[in-house]
Amino acid sequence: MESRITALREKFEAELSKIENSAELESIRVQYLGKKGSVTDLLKGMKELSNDERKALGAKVNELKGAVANKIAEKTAELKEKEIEREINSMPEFDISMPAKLERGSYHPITLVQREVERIFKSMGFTVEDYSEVVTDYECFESLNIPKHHPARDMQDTYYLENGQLLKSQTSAAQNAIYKKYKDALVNDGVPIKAIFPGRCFRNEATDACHENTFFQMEGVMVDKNISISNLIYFMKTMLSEVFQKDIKVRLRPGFFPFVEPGFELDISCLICGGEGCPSCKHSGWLELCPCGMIHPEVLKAGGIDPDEYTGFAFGLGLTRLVMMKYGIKDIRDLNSGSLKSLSQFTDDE
Ligand code: FA5
Repeated sequence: MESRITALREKFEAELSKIENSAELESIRVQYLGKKGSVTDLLKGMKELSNDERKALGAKVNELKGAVANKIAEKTAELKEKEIEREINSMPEFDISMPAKLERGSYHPITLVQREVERIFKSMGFTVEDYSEVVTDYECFESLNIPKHHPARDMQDTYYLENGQLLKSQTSAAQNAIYKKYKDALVNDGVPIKAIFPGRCFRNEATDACHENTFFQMEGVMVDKNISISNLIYFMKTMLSEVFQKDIKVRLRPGFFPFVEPGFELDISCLICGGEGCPSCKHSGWLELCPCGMIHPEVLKAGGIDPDEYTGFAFGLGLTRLVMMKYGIKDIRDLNSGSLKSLSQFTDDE
């Protein structure tokens, strides 16, 4: 019996050393440890031995059984490792430290023109202010001399929140806060208020080639002693000639806005059709670009500024329309389309 145990161990070790895959290993496991396996057979044969022999040999057979099971477990782990190694070696080579092959993004044309206009006004001593897109009725209308039920509100229907706030329909909504922010410096230190505030505006209206429900304006105000319409015209002309780098034909006509008196519409000759008329200018040859005027005394008062002592001008530049004119974009909706093919052609590689 003892020699059978030794022979079986040697046979098992010899066969195990030739195993190369898990299927062969499983078959050898069944061959030795399975119900009808050689080691199981040896254990069954123990019944025929005397008590003393069983004691002595039983331990050896059990030791063989344990050794076979351990060697099979070791071989399983060894084969698994080899399989993983084979899999790794069969993978195509790649370098995880290689940079991704992504195209560089570019700035939106509105961002580029906004920055350009900001640069121009900053060089003339204006500060650039940031303002919320969600505002109160007071900020957007009442402080601007547009009380509830005033017909001027019909021109600027917007989107209302359940708490009564609204998405601002005009950058003029920031005027009151700007006056309050700088009035002390104006009154106490004689520092004129010169500020521009770009922002996204919203209107609940049908879209067409020159109207969007979401667009950008750039508001500007200047308040000091003796500010007149001449100051307003000077700043508008300087800004436009810098943006377009050429003389632009403009016209000023009367316009009504409850927060300015007198009020004007500043139009520019349509640069898409050269003034002949097209869908972008509603076939008029002119594009309404920058309403403006002298700040209404009631609006100054609401901002804490004495209108008997100070005057000022305000303008509300249609930034999105300015972008259309600068880049010859025929349909305003292209600017919100998210189409990189359309947008990237207008942008510099900044
Ligand atoms: C205003 O919004 C006034 N707050 C402007 C103003 C400011 C007047 C300060 C006086 C003093 P208006 O609704 O006309 O005005 O809009 C101003 C400009 O924004 C327009 O000339 C136009 O260029 C642009 N604009 C208005 N509505 C849209 C729209 N739906 N889509 C694209 N641009 C628009």
